[in-house]
Amino acid sequence: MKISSADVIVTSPDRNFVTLKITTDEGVTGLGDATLNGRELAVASYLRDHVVPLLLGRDPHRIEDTWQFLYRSAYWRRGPVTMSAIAAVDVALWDIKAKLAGMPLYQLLGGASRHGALAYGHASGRDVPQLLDSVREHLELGFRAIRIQTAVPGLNKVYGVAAQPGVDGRYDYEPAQRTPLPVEEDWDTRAYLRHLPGVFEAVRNEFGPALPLLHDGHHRMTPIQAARLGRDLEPYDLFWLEDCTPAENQEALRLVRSHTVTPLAIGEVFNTVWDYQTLIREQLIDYVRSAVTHTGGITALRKVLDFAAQYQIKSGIHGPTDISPVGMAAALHLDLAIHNFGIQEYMRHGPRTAEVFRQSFTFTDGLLHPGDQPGLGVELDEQAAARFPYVPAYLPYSRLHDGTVHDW
Ligand code: GCO
Ligand code: MG
Repeated sequence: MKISSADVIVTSPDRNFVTLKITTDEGVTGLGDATLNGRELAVASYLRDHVVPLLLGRDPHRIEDTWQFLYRSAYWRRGPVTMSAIAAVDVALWDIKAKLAGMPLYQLLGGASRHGALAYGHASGRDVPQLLDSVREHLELGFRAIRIQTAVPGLNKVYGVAAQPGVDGRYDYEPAQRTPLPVEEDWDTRAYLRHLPGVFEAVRNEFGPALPLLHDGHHRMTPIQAARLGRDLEPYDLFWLEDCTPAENQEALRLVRSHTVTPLAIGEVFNTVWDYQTLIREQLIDYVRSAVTHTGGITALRKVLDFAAQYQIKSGIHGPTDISPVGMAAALHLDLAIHNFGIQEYMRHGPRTAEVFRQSFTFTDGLLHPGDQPGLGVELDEQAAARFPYVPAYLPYSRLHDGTVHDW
């Protein structure tokens, strides 16, 4: 069997997505997600101009060999563009292999280790009463674990806080704006550090001690600030504190870790196992946050998670709206199969996305399941996709009060 064509489909139903569709000479197709938020067309070009010509005529069964060939033959290694492109090929080939086997992909990965993947949703509010309403709404939707993000007094707009509560029953937050230039947000770490513990106190007082609560620091703190926040949040027993520092400096986590027992999650901007070497070997984190889509696909992320498993570090696969339904499905098959599963992020897509991507996952009693269709369980409606052409969009960025650019 040979790969006879590979097409890159860029579509923007509720937001931009880049999808690779691989077709074999026997007519079997596989899908892979290559969406890199705010830099979508770079990956589309990397695939179209440099990777697709290498795929034609190859044996679609040789997943590991294709992965190694794409990684090593480029000479230029790593980076989000390269690794998202490789991920799309990898996931599309797994989709094909599982369709040929007549099995849902998780069966090829070793079969189910659990009934479903515990998912967390995103609650947020501009003030505490609105946040508590948002948590209630998520509980009613069936979520059994909830991320808490809040506005900070004195700041106009803060990462993770929904612009409008409860639009169409969704209370999510789409940070990428369809604007020709990135939107500027303001930031003040001291104000944030003062405000956040009181917010968690209010949430615990309202919902009790059992509900798993998460928080995303979105790379904004120095190591010593992160250490202080971790310590201040200990009474509220977080499931995790995410991205407390910009973690390309892996050694910074030694300092954070030595001061707090709040569990730490890191890695949504990482793209290879090398980004995790110190963090995993020295047990400086508790959860691996990488997306299948940005980390070289199932083949590569599984190796990271197997490495993590030796240290009792668990998965917390990235699942914001900028991961397409194809990338989410890949994550769910992996979640179901691996032993060291922790939690799965689940940020619901808008309604038009479901017109383009026909999905077969379910969400029951707080657990996601990828369904039992052969392959990933996602089909792309290319006619629907064509109705929603690419729209330029950027993630925001932050400045401090004195105008200094800060991590967003
Ligand atoms: C998360 C993330 C996202 C990112 C987004 C950037 O934890 O879900 O932080 O919300 O900001 O994926 O593209
Ligand atoms: Mg995050």
